[in-house]
Amino acid sequence: MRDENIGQLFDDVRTGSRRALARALSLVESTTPADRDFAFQLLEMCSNVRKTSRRVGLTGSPGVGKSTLVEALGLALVADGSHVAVLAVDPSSKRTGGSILGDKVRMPRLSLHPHAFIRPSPSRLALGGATTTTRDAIAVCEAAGYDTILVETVGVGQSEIEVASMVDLFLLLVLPTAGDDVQGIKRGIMEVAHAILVTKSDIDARATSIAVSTYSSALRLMMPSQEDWETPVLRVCATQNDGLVGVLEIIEQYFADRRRTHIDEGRKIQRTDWFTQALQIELFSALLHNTHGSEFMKLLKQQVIDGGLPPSVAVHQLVSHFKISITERL
Ligand SMILES: Nc1nc2c(ncn2[C@@H]2O[C@H](COP(=O)(O)OP(=O)(O)OP(=O)(O)O)[C@@H](O)[C@H]2O)c(=O)[nH]1
Ligand SMILES: [Mg+2]
Repeated sequence: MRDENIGQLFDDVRTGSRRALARALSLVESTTPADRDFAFQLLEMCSNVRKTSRRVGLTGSPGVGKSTLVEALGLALVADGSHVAVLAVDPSSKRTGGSILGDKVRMPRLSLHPHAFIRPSPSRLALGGATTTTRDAIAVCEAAGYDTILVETVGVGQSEIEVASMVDLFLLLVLPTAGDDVQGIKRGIMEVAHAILVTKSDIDARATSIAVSTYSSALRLMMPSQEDWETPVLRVCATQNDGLVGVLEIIEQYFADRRRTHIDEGRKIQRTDWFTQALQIELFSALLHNTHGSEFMKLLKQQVIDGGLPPSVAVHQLVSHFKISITERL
């Protein structure tokens, strides 16, 4: 991508070329330093595009029914005139270097729709991982004219909270069987969710009802995710489109015009966090770049491994050294 004409690529993205959008997303997902420079140019252009969008995150344990619901929702939304982009976040790819989710996000019917775009999880991730890449990918999709962005993520550990920090509306999907054991679902995730959806309600109606009331009671004891928002608990069966209307209503209500300032305020907070996170990543990367392979770094590392130097002291020495080298260059 060395000779990429970013102005042209941006224009093609704006005029709706799916090929250009796919290329733009590959660029923002790339870890190559040369691509990063192009990606930054592109992201700057994208940030100047004024648009009103809806960012919706869906999370839940593996197999809970996220993709099935995303496809059903996506189809309903495009039928209603929306342009829908689906992004998948696979936090495990940090470890495996590949995407386990990628293959599964097929959504055969939605992917055929001209107003839908589906992007599986990137197989390689920029430094900073899934969240940095996804935030940039959201911006590119919005510049491409997609007004509704659905982000699917497998709920593992911290990652779901991270995803909550990059969307406006955050939906937590749970299985009816988990109803007996609300403790099993981390409290933190329930507190940030704007709605809890009990999936696969066709399998066991009784278990579903119990789950709905158990989650509802648990929520009453918690802080609401937002002052003016009461977190509903709904049953859905995405394979039969049952309960879908309720989810669409939640989306409508959440993004109602009167709530727009609330959403904009939320995004300001998110951008502040994003800035801090990006700063940490960039500094860390610069430090590694400048010290990697240096004799001083090797020496410190060896001393840490041998137990001769506490890691915190070694890091302090390394950063002090780095600060001096920056000051000399300025
Ligand atoms: N009976 C029933 N099965 C469902 C429903 N929704 C999804 N499934 C099935 O559950 C399985 C997993 O569904 P997915 O939508 O792929 O679940 P997921 O949460 O996206 O899974 P991962 O991406 O692997 O974490 C599939 O075989 C679906 O057909 C439902 O409402 N009822
Ligand atoms: Mg899935």
